[in-house]
Amino acid sequence: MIQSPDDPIAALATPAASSALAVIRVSGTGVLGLLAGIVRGAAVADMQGHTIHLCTFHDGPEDVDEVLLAVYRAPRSYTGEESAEIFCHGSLPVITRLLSLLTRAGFRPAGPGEFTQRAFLNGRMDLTRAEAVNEIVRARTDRARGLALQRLSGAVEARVRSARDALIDLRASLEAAIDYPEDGIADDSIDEPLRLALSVLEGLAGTYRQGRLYQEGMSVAITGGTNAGKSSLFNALLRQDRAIVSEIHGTTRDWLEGTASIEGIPVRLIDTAGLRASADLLEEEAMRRTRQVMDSADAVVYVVDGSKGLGAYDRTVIDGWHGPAPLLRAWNKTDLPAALPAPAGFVPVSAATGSGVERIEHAVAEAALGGAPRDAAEPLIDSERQRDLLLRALSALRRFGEARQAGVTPDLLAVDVADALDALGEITGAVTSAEILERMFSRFCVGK
Ligand SMILES: Nc1nc2c(ncn2[C@@H]2O[C@H](COP(=O)(O)OP(=O)(O)O)[C@@H](O)[C@H]2O)c(=O)[nH]1
Ligand SMILES: [Mg+2]
Repeated sequence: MIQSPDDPIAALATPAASSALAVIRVSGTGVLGLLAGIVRGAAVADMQGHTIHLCTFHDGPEDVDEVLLAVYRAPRSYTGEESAEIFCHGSLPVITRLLSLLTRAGFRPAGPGEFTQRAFLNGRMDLTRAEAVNEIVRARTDRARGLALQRLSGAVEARVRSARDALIDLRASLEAAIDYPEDGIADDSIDEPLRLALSVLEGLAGTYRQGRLYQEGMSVAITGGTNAGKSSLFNALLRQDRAIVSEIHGTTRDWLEGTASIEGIPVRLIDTAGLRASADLLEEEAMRRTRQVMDSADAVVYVVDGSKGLGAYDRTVIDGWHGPAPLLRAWNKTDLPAALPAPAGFVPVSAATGSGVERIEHAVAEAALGGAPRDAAEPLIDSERQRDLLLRALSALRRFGEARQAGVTPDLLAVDVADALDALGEITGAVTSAEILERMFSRFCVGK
């Protein structure tokens, strides 16, 4: 096991910007004694854990700020160490002055994720929970928040543990067969745990695509002929008037971006210039950019003016689409009396009235998820690290299955089971190395 460093560290846990309050976090052996030297009139070193105190930080004779100090005693703290949180006034001069005061008092500025890394090393949480801490901080939609919280509360770890327990049973059966070869292996004692482990691990590994999508999001380009209502649909999806809507053809010449949550997926929406055969050079350049945006988007919504119907140009673009991204077809302006019925494969919508906008959203979400959203009770994984280790465990178990069919001896079969167990141990951090931790926590914010 890697030993946790316990030197005093300090970091701002809130943004370095003006706000009502800011929080500075400190942790390490003896931190309360260090704070005692810079807090006026309160016996910080004697404070009980889980208490809050109004006190004043001072720099020599000068007061710096009046703060609330939350005190935690080891091991009942986030990091498992003696720690404190300083709730100060949220101005940059206060923050800067307090951080410099702490540095002079013997605190080292914490690196990214260092508090959470200590929490892991001190046994306060496993690695799936530690990763979830970063995921919940970075969540951009309510759905992403919910999924990260599920992981933070241990849903992934519980599944990995159940697979691990099954494999430990399996290993015990193999060991019995090694010790008492004359008894042979009871098939049940192998098949049942193997089936269980495979189903749990396959299920979890299969959630990565969706889990990643909710966390990382996607880009959606809105395209179509001029005046089809692209900018109107862009505004309707953003629920905000961002793009200029006009009946003059070719008003959107550059492209515009906005962010929206579409069924819980963080989406970067891109409004593009209309596509049409044109002699205008400026417009040609705009169209070239539109095609570029279409090619790099994760999904494309092609808008057709339903009161005009499908033009030859629309057909050329739609039929000629072979980008990797799905192309969804929107049949707009259904509110107009002149609107034609939407042809098969087109989603009817009125960007002007907002009617049918949820149908577009649903189509986008379904295309991105590659099917219906999963059962909300099941955890989704978002970590590539976890996914790779799940696949490693699965391939070890598949090797095991094949070797067993081939009549390989129990002592050799045990090697594959040990490989699978190792991979599962790495997921939770029961097996780990300094490099793995370094790589993982470097992606965290400072102060987390
Ligand atoms: N009646 C009706 N008019 C629409 C609708 N969507 C857009 N328009 C009108 O169509 C014109 C072009 O809209 P705009 O969003 O600028 O189209 P873009 O050129 O594709 O971006 C404007 O006059 C809009 O008010 C709709 O759903 N119904
Ligand atoms: Mg436009």
